[in-house]
Amino acid sequence: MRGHDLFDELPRTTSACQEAAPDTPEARIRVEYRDLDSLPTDALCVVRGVGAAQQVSSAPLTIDVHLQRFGGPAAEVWYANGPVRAGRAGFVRYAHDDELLVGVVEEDERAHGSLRQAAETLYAAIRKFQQECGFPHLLRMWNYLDAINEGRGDAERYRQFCVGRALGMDKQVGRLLPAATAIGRQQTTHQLQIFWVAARTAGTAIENPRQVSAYHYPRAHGPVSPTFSRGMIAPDGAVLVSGTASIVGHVSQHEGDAHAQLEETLRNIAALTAHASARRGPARQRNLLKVYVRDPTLVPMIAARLQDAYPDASPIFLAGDICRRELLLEVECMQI
Ligand code: 3EB
Repeated sequence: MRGHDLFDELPRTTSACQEAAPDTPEARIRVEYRDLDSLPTDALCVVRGVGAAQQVSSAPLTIDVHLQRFGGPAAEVWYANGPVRAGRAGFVRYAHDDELLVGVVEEDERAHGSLRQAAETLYAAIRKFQQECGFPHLLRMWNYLDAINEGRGDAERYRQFCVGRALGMDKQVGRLLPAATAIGRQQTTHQLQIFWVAARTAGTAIENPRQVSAYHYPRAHGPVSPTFSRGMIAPDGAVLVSGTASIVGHVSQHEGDAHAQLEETLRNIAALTAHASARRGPARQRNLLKVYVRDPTLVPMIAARLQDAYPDASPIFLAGDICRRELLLEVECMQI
């Protein structure tokens, strides 16, 4: 079974859905990377890394990410536009206003028999929730799991995760794959944590002209292609860039050379965002960057280069393992 058997209607380098109308008032994305010394009163959701979790959060939804932070702001705050409702439905904790929904599932994978089964079960639960919640359009997803590179060949945990994810997603959400990140933790939690942002209206999925679409990766990278888009133009025109690494075509570049991997990653982000601007109008005002690195001693080098390339971005640096063992770093980006 291949990703493109499951999602064979997906066009290669284009949107799978109708064109988003830029700057419509729906689904306004207001998000900041910031410290939590004074907690904002209009938060929809706070996402925070290891170390910040001791503080009490009064946000309607708080997501504690078990990745060590090595620099940058302590949290990612998604702001509400108007009244918020929060609750729980089965595995899903969520909060939404009238425009956006943030949801999260966090399960001990051992309770589901295997990582693959946990991914399938949780993605099926997310699909069902999304069909019923009034915010059917997935824009962006994050997946965090333990020991992502453990296991050989197709038994590698990342590949097993991809199989379960594709089975659980099914074709119904495959017509418009969200932008995504999938990262491995460097400590054991046994938790499969998935969170996402969804809207009432569809965004526009975009692909990177320098890269083979992940959902068309060849067999060499696993039994089922990863089911995500390279980026999503949200209904309000914000560009949500998936985790981006040193891959050209479908091949990892610059093995063992963090410096060159960073440059290749920045070229990929630039290509994707240029492609997005061509579709949607000029670049947005603000960039937000989140960096995942295997080895935290690389942070000063990466920080210096990002300061140069994106002076406004206040990057968050997190320790994490990338889903291919030869990749040393990955960068995700939001242009809002
Ligand atoms: C890549 O481009 C690097 O499986 O959800 C980046 C972003 C990567 C998301 C995912 C994987 C995912 O293939 C890995």
